[in-house]
Amino acid sequence: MTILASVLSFLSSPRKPRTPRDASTAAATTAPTCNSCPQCFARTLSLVGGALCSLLLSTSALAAPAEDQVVAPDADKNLFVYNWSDYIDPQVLKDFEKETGITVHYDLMDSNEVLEAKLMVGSSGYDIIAPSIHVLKRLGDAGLLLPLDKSKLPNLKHLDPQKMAKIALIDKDNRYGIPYMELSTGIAYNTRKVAEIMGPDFKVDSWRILFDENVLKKLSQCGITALDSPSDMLCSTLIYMGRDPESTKAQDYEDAGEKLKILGRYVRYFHSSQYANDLASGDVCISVAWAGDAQLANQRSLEAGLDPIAYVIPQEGALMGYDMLAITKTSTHPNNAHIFLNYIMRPEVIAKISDYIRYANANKDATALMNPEITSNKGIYYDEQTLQRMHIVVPPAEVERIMTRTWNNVISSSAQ
Ligand code: SPD
Repeated sequence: MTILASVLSFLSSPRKPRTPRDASTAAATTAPTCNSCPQCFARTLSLVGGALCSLLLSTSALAAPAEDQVVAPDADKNLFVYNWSDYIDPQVLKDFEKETGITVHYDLMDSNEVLEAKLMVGSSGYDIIAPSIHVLKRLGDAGLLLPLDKSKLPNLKHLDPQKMAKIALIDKDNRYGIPYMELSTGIAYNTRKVAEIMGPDFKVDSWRILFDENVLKKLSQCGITALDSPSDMLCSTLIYMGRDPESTKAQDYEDAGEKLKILGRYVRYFHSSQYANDLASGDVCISVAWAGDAQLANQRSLEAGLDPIAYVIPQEGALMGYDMLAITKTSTHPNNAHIFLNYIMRPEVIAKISDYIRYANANKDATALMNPEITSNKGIYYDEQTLQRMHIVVPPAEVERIMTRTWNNVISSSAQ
């Protein structure tokens, strides 16, 4: 389903009830039960035993908070989180629940546009969301986010001050969000299949190959995919065309849209999460991809004894950005949300997540704790030379509207 279809289906569906939990995606609840409590077992046959059992359980739930937890949880110990797919180590959620007694209800997203539509409509039911930095800015400006209470976030001290300063140029004073992951938008491809079809000397090092019909015709035999994300696709195309990826001219987006219609004739689909599995299984061979998803596809492909998946930042340059974590203005569990954000900023926690999902984080104290295979991977942590070619774009609302319109044209004219 394209983002346009997702947004329309969301807007036309009946308002969600307060609880956004989807049975398919929610994390398992780890609240202890009497049957799992050995001290309780012998006593469960008597009322007195039952009372003791409850006492023991509530005592364990009231275990002393971790040293970095400076706020008491809300009376209702639930937390509703909406995050990108393939973007957390599930063990981290279980550990958080066990330590805090807060139950996490975890839903998956794969589009900033759908997230924005959900928030614009009114109470989304989510406490924590994961907008990309440019979307965080718009949501903050629209009054849809809760300013962070930094006194409840002592682990902010672990974040990289240089990256925080860069982010503060967009999210002023780092008011609404903490950086979750850092990412780029490049090209992922199956090295064996592409060499087989295009010849051993063929280089995947330029966006050009995605707009050259001779190349596309051949590559479409093994499967091309691209992201269903207007800003990623249009701004990357502007970079290829040598135009300003932050252009405010409608004509630039129209021109980029025309180029993307060429790609649209050959793609198997535009989708923002499906491609990682399809690259890994060999069902497609080349994708416009987000960095960590490409690395994940490579890991899964190699584990299955299949081909290496390479990831490149094209020579013309590429987009980079941050996905942020923020608290919604309508959050009904603001303390639980702060406890969660603070937990995520623990160096050992974010290190574990980054190692698992293969994305870079912005936590300076986490790097030493991470798998060196990840921190030394130039497709995850960029060297200075590559950084020179990277652009963080923050399209203003009117440009965003132009992009959405142009993108809808591309999608409707594509051969999907
Ligand atoms: N599997 C996680 C994907 C995260 C993508 N974030 C969106 C970035 C948009 N520029």
